[in-house]
Amino acid sequence: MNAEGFTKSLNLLSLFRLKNREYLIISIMKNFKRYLITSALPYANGPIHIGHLAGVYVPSDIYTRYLRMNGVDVISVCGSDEHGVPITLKARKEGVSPQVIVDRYHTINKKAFEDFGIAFDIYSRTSNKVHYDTASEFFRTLYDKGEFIEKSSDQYYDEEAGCFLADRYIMGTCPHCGNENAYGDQCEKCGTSLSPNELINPHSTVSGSKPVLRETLHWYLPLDKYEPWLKKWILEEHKEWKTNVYGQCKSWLDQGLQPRAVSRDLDWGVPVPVEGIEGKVLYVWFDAPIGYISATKELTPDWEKYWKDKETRMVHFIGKDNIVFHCIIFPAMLNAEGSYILPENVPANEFLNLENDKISTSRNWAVWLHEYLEDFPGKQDVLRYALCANAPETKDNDFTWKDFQARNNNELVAILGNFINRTLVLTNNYYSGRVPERGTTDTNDDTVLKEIGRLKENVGASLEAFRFREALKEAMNLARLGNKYLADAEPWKVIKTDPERVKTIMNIALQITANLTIVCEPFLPFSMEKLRGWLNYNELKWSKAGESDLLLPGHVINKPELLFEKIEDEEITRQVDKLLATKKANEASDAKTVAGKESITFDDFTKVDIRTATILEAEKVPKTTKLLKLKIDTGLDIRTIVSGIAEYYEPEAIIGRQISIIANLEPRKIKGIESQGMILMAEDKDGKLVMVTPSANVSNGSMIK
Ligand code: B3M
Ligand code: ZN
Repeated sequence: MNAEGFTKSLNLLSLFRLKNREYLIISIMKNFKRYLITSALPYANGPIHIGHLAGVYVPSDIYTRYLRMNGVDVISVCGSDEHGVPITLKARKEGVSPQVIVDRYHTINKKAFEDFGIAFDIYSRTSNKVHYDTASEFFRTLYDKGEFIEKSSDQYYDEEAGCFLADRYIMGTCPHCGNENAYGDQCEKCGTSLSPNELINPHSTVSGSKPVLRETLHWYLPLDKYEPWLKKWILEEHKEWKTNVYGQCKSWLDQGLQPRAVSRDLDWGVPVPVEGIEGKVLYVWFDAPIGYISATKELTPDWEKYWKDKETRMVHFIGKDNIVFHCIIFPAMLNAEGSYILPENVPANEFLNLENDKISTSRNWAVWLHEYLEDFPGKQDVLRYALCANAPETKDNDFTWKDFQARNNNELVAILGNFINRTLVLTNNYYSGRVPERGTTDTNDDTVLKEIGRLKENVGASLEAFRFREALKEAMNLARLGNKYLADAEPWKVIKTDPERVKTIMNIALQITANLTIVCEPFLPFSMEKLRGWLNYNELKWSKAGESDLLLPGHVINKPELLFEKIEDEEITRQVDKLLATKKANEASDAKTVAGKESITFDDFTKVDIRTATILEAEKVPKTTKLLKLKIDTGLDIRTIVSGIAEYYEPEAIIGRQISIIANLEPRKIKGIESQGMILMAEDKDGKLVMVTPSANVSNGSMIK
């Protein structure tokens, strides 16, 4: 069966996956000779935080380790994304060259991944020569095949700074949700992908000035041409993709695809390899995914078998904001090139929040890996565990320090650590560390021994379905099983009356422990390495797990230490206080930003026509979550205003409310509706909007001055 045929059979098989485990595992190993695992290349413009780890790198690492333990030919590639506006903006902010920025964060991030045991075979960077060559060649192949549309168009240009404004160099109001801080490539509030020309009130993020339009030449990938093919490939042939991924692809494809520019007017990046063209580089999202290819080239001269052989199964681990690039744009590029395989799956995760707030690098609202390790040295597995147990697999999720503490104290210490410790201590006490013989077993023993095999199967099945939380839970169930077994069998009591029976009990407890070293390895590699040392047992083959004779009688184990330690309240309070301090600092600087607005003349002020008005009608704007369409009596006229307040006010509740409006704001179209003015809102620290209402009733149209 070829890979395509297999994918279909995989879909069918997954329906009765649990019953037919063995069959499915055999299928995977047979139909794909090897695996290529890619993890999103983080921008080298800041350090890695827990959101990155939970969303992308912990799952990709668990999956890779699992495959390796299955003896599969697998490579895992990653590296720094060193191009694009995020890098140049950061450089500009610090007044240094982009090279300084990428060198700094490439080094920091490479080390952070190593420190957390993220098992890439290579952590490359897109500033390498091999990447420049690979990306240029890729572009050139498409160019020579006539796959691009070459087109001049008017684009925003910053006359003060002397540069074109693409992507994050330009900000304005999102035409979909009214967010005033939308970027030229995306609105982070509603998630819509944008082009700069769609922004309302655009301004340059470089100089703050209002940009002008200027003509410039670019190359476009005609995504519309690939739409029928993409529809078939994703919507029909990859129904097994995660709901969030499939759904996002479907919504993109349903909306219809447009040609997408793959070049930019910038001086940082891979130069467009066309004779006579200068000052233009490849769009970062064109070159970054090619980074997976160049990283593989750098890793092995045999790279082509991972990229060009249909018997390779490629899996992209990414966060949800990268779905369109990995499921639509990159596959279209690969298809246009013609000689590469496509991803078999793209198990993207949603976002992780921190203590109920969106993680933000610029607001320092994050737990940085390097800082975590300073505060919790040697506790990498605790964070890996907490992030996996609470991973944002199907919806956004929240990381809290309280949950982190509870996961450690109530699960790692109380369940896993406790079972292992009891087993190893008793074995040392009763038998000087020698594994005892297993005598006659009773039915409970037999059930427990069987259960080991079942749990191992469950862990594998969940991992293969990219359900990492569930897989971890099943792995922990093996420790739960062990604890219950010891608690029921009470070897510490029975030792006084029936020492022979205790040999059987301890033998079984030891087999569970040895099984734990295997099934927990993908999740907790640091702890399992320690445990293997104490057990004198170094088997890492997944197929070994489930067996009940991993440790033979007479095998000698070492003295254990504690695998996990309790985390005290004070340590958690310290972390929470640190975040509170960040929150305070952010609030203070927000207040400063507001106070810091430039002064204006009285004339300027009188130009603004602020008046009272009354809401007559209110309704939700269809297909939006934030917008209300309001009919307003301004005392001058009755008019329509579209306002981004749907999250804070129910339409019925505000009819008849007196409000304040700016009556002479240029009308603008929002979601196809002409909005004639703006409602004044006070924005709370956490972004909540509240209407500004006169403190006593006044007639509509009263001037506010
Ligand atoms: N650097 C975006 C990000 O860090 C981008 C990923 C590239 S993967 C080819 O979210
Ligand atoms: Zn928006």
